[in-house]
Amino acid sequence: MASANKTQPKIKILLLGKVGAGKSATGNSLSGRVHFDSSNCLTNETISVSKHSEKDVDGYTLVIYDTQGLMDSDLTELTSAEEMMENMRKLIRSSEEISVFLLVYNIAAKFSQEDQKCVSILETTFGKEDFYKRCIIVITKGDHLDEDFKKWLYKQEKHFEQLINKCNGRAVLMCNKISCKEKYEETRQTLIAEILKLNKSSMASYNLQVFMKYEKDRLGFLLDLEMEKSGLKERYEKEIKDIQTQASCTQTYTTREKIMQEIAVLRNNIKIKDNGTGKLKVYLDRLDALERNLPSVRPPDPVYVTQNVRKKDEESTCRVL
Ligand SMILES: Nc1nc2c(ncn2[C@@H]2O[C@H](COP(=O)(O)OP(=O)(O)OP(=O)(O)O)[C@@H](O)[C@H]2O)c(=O)[nH]1
Ligand SMILES: [Mg+2]
Repeated sequence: MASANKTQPKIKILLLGKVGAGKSATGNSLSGRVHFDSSNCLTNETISVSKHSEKDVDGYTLVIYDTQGLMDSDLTELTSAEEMMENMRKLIRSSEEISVFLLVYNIAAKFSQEDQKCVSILETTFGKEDFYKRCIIVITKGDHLDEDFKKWLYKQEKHFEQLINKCNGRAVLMCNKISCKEKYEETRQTLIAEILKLNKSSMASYNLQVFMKYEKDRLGFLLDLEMEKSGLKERYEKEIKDIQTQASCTQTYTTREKIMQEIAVLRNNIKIKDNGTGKLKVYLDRLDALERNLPSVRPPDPVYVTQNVRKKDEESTCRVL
């Protein structure tokens, strides 16, 4: 790791984006040396966020964190989001704060639906407002662009334009190809200037306290993805329906007790899954209603319990609840 002046203020920069977007290459350009693995293949080369590089610039120490690319083709959206959220939790816990987010795209790739999914993962991970006000869009492979960057931006599809607008127009072209010396140096300086400018806008860093504000949103987002994939909703529907069917036939004390127990178990499972997000409230409400509407049945009096009474107690007549 490069030696950095310990007394200087730090600007902590987090590189984010899809697999192969050019995060590591941008991190290397910022630090002015090859520190992160940047490769040609479309597999996820950056395994964790633990690696960082430091660079002294303009009286500041830039601390650059590279991250694992989002939407690795081997991972589902749920796993990608889960890993992202967990890695960010670890990073923010250990490094305490992030000053600037760099959201990296590559100029050759069209802004796709998958990109939009990545954006929603990032928005949910960090919280829209707190993310965008510290975010700069970085567009790599600037050496491939042979027209004016503003003209290129103007031609992009509306979701990408909206994304840049959310970042208050902060979009920077980046050429990480060292052999394109002039463009490499020019774009590198522009990005550093943009980072310093954003950092100077007297905004507090993104710290653990800010991150924790969005815990419920993160859990809810993951639960939505899980429900989409796992058929969880259908399972709860079926389990509630089964209890409802039993309840409609219930007349005895014993079966009523059994149903009450089933409701309690299911309610507990749903509460654990819901994890305070409120996403499964509808099922909890239905169980409450089911429980409320169970007819009250007197427990058999132990003194008078005879074979005949017990038999009577166990007879049931179906009725619709
Ligand atoms: N020509 C050119 N190639 C670039 C530029 N930026 C990145 N690349 C190349 O694009 C490929 C992917 O870049 P990486 O930096 O590894 O991308 P990444 O986002 O870190 O990828 P993962 O860590 O796998 O998620 C590498 O072959 C880079 O050399 C650039 O500005 N110009
Ligand atoms: Mg990388």
